Amino acid sequence: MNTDAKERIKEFALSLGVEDVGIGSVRDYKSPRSPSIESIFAGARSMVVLAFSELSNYLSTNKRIAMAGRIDSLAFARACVYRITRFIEKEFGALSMSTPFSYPLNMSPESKFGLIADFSQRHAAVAAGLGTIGRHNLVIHPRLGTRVVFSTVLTELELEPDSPVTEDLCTHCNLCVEACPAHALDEEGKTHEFKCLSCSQPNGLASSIAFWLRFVDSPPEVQKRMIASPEYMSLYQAQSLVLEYHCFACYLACPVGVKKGASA
Ligand code: B12
Repeated sequence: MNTDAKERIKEFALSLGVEDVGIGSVRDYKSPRSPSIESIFAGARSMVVLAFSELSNYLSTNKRIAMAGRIDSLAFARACVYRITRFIEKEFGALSMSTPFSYPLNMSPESKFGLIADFSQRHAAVAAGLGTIGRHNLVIHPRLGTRVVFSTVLTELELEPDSPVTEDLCTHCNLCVEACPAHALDEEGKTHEFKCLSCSQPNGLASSIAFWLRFVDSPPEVQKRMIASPEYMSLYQAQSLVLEYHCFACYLACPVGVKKGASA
């Protein structure tokens, strides 16, 4: 086990502004519905899982401002993942790979048309001792709470794993279930994806397909109006942004890790 490498990787990641870093063994990654890590990176031994606190934008009632915060978190997470992947390769000569924060996704029916990622960041975070899963099916971090996102670097370097969190961090208050406008969390242990998507990504793939199906069945003069409508413009914007979220209700409702002030 390379304890010096583990400390240096963590120190480097924290110096970039990553909020927390957990090390997991690939052997402890247990995501039954996802492809095996072997199938994406055969030599991988360890997972360096990075936790990023969300910007407070999700508190804004202006949906675009809330969404912009997520886009900024994503950009920062991707930049950090790149730098840490290169750091491990250069400093320790160990082959390493980044994993997608969200996109690209496998759009085949076997992956439920993009609902099962090639690598599950939540399962990695749990294996790397960064939290436990709550009633909202999100990972709750011991210090940062619910409003945290994850990204992982896979490496062939053998690193000592961090201990898993054993305490249940969910208060089981059910506020997330009650707050969900789509009733996507009614069944315990499962997020009803399509219900969630109807509120969280109203301009997503399903709406785009519905729009184009209506378009092909419409006469030319209606098609002209459709293509110049706010509906199409919203679909166009969503497509160019790729990651568009209109709903943060389960995030907002969770009392764990609520920021108390600027120092939080
Ligand atoms: C596809 C996807 C979605 C889909 C489907 C969600 C789903 N059922 O997995 C939709 C669009 C609905 C969605 C919604 C949201 N998502 Co999303 N999503 C993803 C993505 C890209 C892939 C997830 C995946 O592969 N799921 C399929 C398999 C692996 O999951 P599963 O085995 O079925 O696990 C489920 C259950 O088993 C249950 N569960 C029961 N017991 C246990 C035990 C353990 C240990 C675990 C981990 C899970 C678990 O939890 C899961 C939820 O259904 C990940 C990024 C990534 N690459 O991981 C982000 C990700 C999961 N999403 C995230 C977020 C933040 C959201 C939203 C809050 C959106 C928003 N506004 O920002 C909502 C929350 C909805 C909710 N409360 O569940 C974060 C979660 C961070 C965290 N703190 O946990 C992730 C990890 C992105 C990231 N890089 O940080 N998402």
